[in-house]
Amino acid sequence: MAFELPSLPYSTSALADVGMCQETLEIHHGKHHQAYVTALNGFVEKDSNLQGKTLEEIIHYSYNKPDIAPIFNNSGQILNHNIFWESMSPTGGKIPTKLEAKLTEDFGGVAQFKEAFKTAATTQFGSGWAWLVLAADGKLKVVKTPNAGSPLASGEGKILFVMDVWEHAYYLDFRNRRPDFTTNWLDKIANYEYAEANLATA
Ligand code: MN3
Repeated sequence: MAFELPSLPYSTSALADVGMCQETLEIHHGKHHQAYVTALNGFVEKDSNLQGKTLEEIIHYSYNKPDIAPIFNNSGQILNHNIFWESMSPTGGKIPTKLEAKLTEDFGGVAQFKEAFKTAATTQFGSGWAWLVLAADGKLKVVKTPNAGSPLASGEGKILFVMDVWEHAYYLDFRNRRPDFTTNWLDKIANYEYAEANLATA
């Protein structure tokens, strides 16, 4: 079974009013994400070691193996984008009570959490991702990963949500201003209800 590009959970114009325009979503989902799916399907077709494996199994199988880095990069990017679309909402930015209490407990407050997330996002040199995870010690943690990396691959905790910091995620809307993209994303786009649901099943 070939991997497929999942539909967005909203229309490509749904986030335009909160800082992510239709063209960004059309290119990001329809071109970038689609290209990772097409590339991975090409590898699976030619490699019996990959056939019958789930996306997660392919990520674990190819992680930290330089000779098959393209397989990790494409499978990792598919997973990361699958989570990224769910991590956003046209009515984002509202933090539900249980998650707010946990953020306050583990970071000292919502403002401190946002500051930590912004630091991770802006200090990730080059391309990558900023994540909110539930770490093994039971505490919420902000993690950054380069390129196609993820906490799933590295074992750094259960994923609650993710923000894409590759330039293609923000260049049309914010040009080179990644800090502004991040602030806007946390305040207006981030789907904290999705994060809380993931926390509940952790
Ligand atoms: Mn991307």
